Amino acid sequence: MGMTTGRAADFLVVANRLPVDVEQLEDGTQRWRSSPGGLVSALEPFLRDRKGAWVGWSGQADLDVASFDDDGLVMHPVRLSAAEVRDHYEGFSNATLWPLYHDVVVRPVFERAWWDSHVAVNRRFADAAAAAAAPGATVWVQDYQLQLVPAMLREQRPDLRIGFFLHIPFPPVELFMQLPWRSEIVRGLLGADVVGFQMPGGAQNFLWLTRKLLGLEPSKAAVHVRSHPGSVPYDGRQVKVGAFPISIDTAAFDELSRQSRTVERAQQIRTDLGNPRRLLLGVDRLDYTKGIDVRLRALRELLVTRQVDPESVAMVQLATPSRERVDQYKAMRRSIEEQVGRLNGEFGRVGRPIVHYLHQPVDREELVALYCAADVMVVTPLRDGMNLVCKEYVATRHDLDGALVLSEFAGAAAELTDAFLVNPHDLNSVAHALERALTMDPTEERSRMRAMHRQVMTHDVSRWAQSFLDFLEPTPMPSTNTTTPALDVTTLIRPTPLTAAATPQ
Ligand code: GDG
Repeated sequence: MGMTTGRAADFLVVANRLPVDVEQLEDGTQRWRSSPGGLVSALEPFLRDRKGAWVGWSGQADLDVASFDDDGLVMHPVRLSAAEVRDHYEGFSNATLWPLYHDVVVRPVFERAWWDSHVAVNRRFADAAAAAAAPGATVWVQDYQLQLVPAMLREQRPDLRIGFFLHIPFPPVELFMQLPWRSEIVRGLLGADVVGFQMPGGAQNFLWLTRKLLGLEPSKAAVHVRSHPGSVPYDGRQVKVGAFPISIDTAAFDELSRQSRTVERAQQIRTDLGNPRRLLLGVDRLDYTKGIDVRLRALRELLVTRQVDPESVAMVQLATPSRERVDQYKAMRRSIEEQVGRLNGEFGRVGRPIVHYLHQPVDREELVALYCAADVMVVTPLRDGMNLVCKEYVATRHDLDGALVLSEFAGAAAELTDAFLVNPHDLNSVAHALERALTMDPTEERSRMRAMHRQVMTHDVSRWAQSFLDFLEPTPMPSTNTTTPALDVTTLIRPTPLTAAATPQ
């Protein structure tokens, strides 16, 4: 990794985090370590072909680092002070916007000082992007922490092509209207040429708000018509608005699951767990939106009523540490750990707990081995933009074994319709689905998994990136899969009770 600052980028990604982690060495120096996620691998071909660069935070407060070259990709670290991490990141992003955008599952905190910090940090990201982008470059801004960046960037650099994608749900209008800074956020997003959401409902909510808050008149085209997202005239431009459901690097998960090392490790995991007849698995960041408590309650109910024999099941719940300094997360952790303790206290025996709870990250190989070992994957978020975990599970099941219990309130439910879909607010529904998934006959299991597997294998993350960029850049892309059509989002429409009320009349 060498130091570089000069080269201007033709294709720039702006995201809260850089795709590298910084390590502090004992001698006081730092070293960067790649932290490959789905987004990086999806965007890599575009970044590499077109003098790519990435603007983002290192993940550490008060760290000053110059731009550097990571194997042909230029990284531009944005500095956040400790106060900004507290106010902009933990505060406004994760204690205001996150709960507000997830159906106020917990109460959002509205704090004026946090907003000021949020504006200052968004401006810093916009300034860094403006400085790094070549004339006429494409800039793709990611996610809820940076919704003001598109407008701030356009102000300085009207020559750029700017895209924005929101990874989390865009909330129902009635909830968004609570936000004291609602108009500022809508204006911030309208700085983009394309504003992308996971689901058509989010796009509709946003279009409706442009009318309600700014008096704009969205064009008549429906948001969900193939290849024609809605659009809204703003500031002499047409801002396109659409749904682009994200996915995973399916080939990578499929490949890993076929390796003999993975197969052996999956077998070993089952042995270590005492060879339960049926193994349940949950994998989540430890977040109150993910409904970890819901599935534990449902499992307990099945054990209490003896519909499930404690000798026949085990569950692994991997709950990766997340946002540990935010108060709402501390409280949730305590309550989940209490539930795990209670279940094991009541139904476990020496050497044979029911729930194996891990509050630590595991590496990708171990994660895939867990997916391969599990009979039933349980994904019960109260609200989730997409949820990649369920797609990853399905991608690893080339054997077509395994069942998926999936919340209707995850974006992925629109695609994985052969899962056992549940309403996570309805304990009976979750318990019933768990029971069915645990006792399903193998023929039904295979036929459900076959359909889900086909969907995931044919809709990967590079297809998602290509379909977004096709809308953002009218000229053909110089690389990758040029024949990939835009996603047919007409297949993704589903009733979303809260958003339905918000559809433009
Ligand atoms: C946001 C939206 C949307 C988890 N633990 C470990 C680990 N993971 C990986 C999973 C998966 C990712 O983290 C989690 O992605 P999700 O989509 O499930 O959830 P969020 O983090 O909330 O993501 C969400 C997503 O953005 C993308 O747009 O789908 O709705 O909330 O990839 O595998 N990976 C490893 N070890 C772990 O312990 N290696």
